[in-house]
Amino acid sequence: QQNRAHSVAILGAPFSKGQKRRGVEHGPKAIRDAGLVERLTNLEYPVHDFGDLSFQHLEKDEHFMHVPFPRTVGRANQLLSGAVSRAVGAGHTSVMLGGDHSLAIGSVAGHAQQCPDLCLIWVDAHADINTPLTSPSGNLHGQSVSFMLKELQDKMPDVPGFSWMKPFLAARDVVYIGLRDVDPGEHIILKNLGIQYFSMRDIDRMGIQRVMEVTLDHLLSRKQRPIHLSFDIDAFDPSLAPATGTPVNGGLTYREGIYITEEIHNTGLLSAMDLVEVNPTLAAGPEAVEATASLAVDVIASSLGQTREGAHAAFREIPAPK
Ligand code: Z70
Ligand code: MN
Ligand code: MN
Ligand code: MN
Repeated sequence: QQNRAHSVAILGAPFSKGQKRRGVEHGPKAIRDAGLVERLTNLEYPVHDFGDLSFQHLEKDEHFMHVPFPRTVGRANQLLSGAVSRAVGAGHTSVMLGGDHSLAIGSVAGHAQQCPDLCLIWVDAHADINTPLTSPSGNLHGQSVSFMLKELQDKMPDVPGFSWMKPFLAARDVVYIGLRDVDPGEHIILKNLGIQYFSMRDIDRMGIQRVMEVTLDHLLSRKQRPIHLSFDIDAFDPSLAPATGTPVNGGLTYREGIYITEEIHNTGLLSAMDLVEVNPTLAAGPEAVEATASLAVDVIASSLGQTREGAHAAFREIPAPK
């Protein structure tokens, strides 16, 4: 398939209250400074950078159970969902720059408002599918998917700040790629709901080419539908993406990561994406930050059609001297 020549909307989401380490709110600036807009302008469609959303920190926001900042996270996601919904509704491919991964709740929810039949590809070292009752940390960035899934509805308490949303996604419409740090409660959820996932071990066994074949077949064989890609930079090996909150050894190679995004682009169905967990304050030095942010730009550009084999957009034929 070929992509419809779509415009791209960039939405910055400088937000970090889904986990306990500050600094990830500077992710959008780091990714823009690494040349995001310039790189996307080299592709074939108009790019609109809508700047950063401004999130409030609510003064009165006590823990819910052991979950910190529930109302602040809920409100931020409500705001983000409106922005993503408007961007997709206006015909853009939405590119959300995080921020921590709790922001996927609002991003996918907003996308689903426009595209109720969407499917979700979650590329991450972590499954982020804890409920507040299984979460070891309480952090909401490790719980994003549990808020989305219909099958978990009766396992979810009413977390303050989230009454604006209802679960909207079926377990069979999600595929994980890159897992290697899954909590016991998450493992039982994945198994119980029969969620399709490919751990790093699966990638070792099958190869990334087969993993993508099965992923896209699982999601698209019944019908063609919009894809939401939620990409946590910690899916990559920490040698490639050191500037992130929870690096886990044994991650994706550069080529595996880019192959994933190329295959997603080639479906022509990518409708919104997230690039999250770039934390410029958690790196040994400026080179490590630049490497991580520049990798994030590569992931986004490749998702939107940058190819390793070249493209001839600027040329219709080989130029010849007069
Ligand atoms: C753990 C939790 C997580 C990212 C850490 C970790 C979750 N499963 N996600 N870093 N990006 O706290 O629920
Ligand atoms: Mn994550
Ligand atoms: Mn992660
Ligand atoms: Mn294309």
